[in-house]
Amino acid sequence: MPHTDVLDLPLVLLSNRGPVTFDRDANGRTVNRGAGGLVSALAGLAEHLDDAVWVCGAATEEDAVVAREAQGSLLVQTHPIPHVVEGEPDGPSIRVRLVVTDPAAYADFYSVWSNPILWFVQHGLYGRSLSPVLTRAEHDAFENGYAAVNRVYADAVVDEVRARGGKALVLLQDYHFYLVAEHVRRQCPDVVLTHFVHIPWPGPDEWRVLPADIRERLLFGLLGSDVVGFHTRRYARNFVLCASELLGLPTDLDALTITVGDRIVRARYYPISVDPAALDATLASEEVAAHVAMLRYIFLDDDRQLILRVDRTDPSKNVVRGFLAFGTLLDQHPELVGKVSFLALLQPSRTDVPEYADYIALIGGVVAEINARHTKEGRQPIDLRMVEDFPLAVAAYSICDVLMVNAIADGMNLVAKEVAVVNRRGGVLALSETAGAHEELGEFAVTLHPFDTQQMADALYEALTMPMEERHRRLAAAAEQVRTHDVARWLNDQLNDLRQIAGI
Ligand code: GDG
Repeated sequence: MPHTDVLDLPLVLLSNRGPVTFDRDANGRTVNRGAGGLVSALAGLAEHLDDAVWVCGAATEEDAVVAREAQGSLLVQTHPIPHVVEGEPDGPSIRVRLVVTDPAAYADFYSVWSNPILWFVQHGLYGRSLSPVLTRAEHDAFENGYAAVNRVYADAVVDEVRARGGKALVLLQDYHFYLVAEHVRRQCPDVVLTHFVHIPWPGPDEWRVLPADIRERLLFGLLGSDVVGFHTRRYARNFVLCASELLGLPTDLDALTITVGDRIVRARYYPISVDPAALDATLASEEVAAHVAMLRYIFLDDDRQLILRVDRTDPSKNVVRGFLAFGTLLDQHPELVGKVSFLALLQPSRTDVPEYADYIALIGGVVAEINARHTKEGRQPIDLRMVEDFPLAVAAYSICDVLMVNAIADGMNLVAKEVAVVNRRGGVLALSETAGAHEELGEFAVTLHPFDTQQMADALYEALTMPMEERHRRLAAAAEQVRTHDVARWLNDQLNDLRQIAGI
């Protein structure tokens, strides 16, 4: 848990998805706690502060109803049973402000600009010869969607800061809100503000894909922060280079600082991580044990081996080339056919975005082709499951021989860190050199080049044939790295920097 004594100021958090969502079932309103390490870490912090509020989007219809009823923020108790608190809470609680936006504006904000445009630019996914094509529609969607929605969220943050006397620590999350910091700073000059970017930050030339006025607004928006946080030093340097080359601002590339008028903005890197205790608890659950038994039976009898991947169906995750590499491995090492399986647990993602829907179809095609080519004695080499099932993922993490992460670009990649903590079989991390996690875990991993299917096939072979002693040595070292650099540390490092800046 973070040391909250670093915070003598009220805290205002902003993210697109919040710590709770409301729904309705036969018995009335239900409250669900958000999943994932980021939500747990930030919720853990907010729960331990006297004065904190989490501003987030109303994600469900019932969220919007709750937001209208509350007319501001509401207090939600998170444990043991999540519920809205009317009087005094008798357990950990978080103040939540759900922001409702116009659906058409939100669609332009989310499904045109955040995903795909910003996501594609920052992960280098545009082919450029034919995409993107930016038309009047995209310009309008920026103005009436991305900028308009950012303004609504910024106003909500300003409201909450003003309700706290105009002085607060403000933590903004991710690529949805690049225009918020500047607006908040203008309205509330006494805030101390960090914007953490969870995805890669490419260099200036990648950003030239966007029109000058738009990329400048995005950059100046972020520069309203005191600190712009990234997962790695490479992304932080790229950000400073962008400020220098695209905005012409004075910068110091060694100190990672940018001068904006009379202010110094710091680019910093804080590698995000996982909550090892929570993962250990999940691994110890009966549900995971049942999955482990089933997976062992299906994939690991007769000295067989298992390659695993767990990803959203996002083009940045490079699932198609991953399977092509596996097909090459089986072509070139026929002795492995029938001896090695590839389990892919994929969570359908952003299916309303055409590029994502197309990508799912491509994945299905390549799997069918490789399975047709290499089925032996009724056993298909690839088991593709489109599922949302975290306990199943943890069970698979614990028993895989190789985890494949071959992303084209990935801010960090938490799956790799989760496997390092949970695996009990000397699992080898096969890790893309362009995933943020490679900076910390690359020396214990087999490195993948995400565009080179031959190299990836060779690397998979190396991982599958690595002596067991070496596999266990590397896994233990990776686990130690993650356990000593957990998500609490990620948050603490940011808070400590903010405390220095605020002089508290
Ligand atoms: C973005 C950045 C960055 C797995 N199966 C299920 C499930 N999971 C969990 C994993 C992991 C998370 O989802 C995925 O996190 P990643 O980091 O791998 O990837 P992104 O979703 O792309 O996350 C990334 C991250 O933000 C944090 O800054 O590391 O680079 O792209 O924790 O265990 N979750 C659920 N059901 C499943 O079946 N709910």
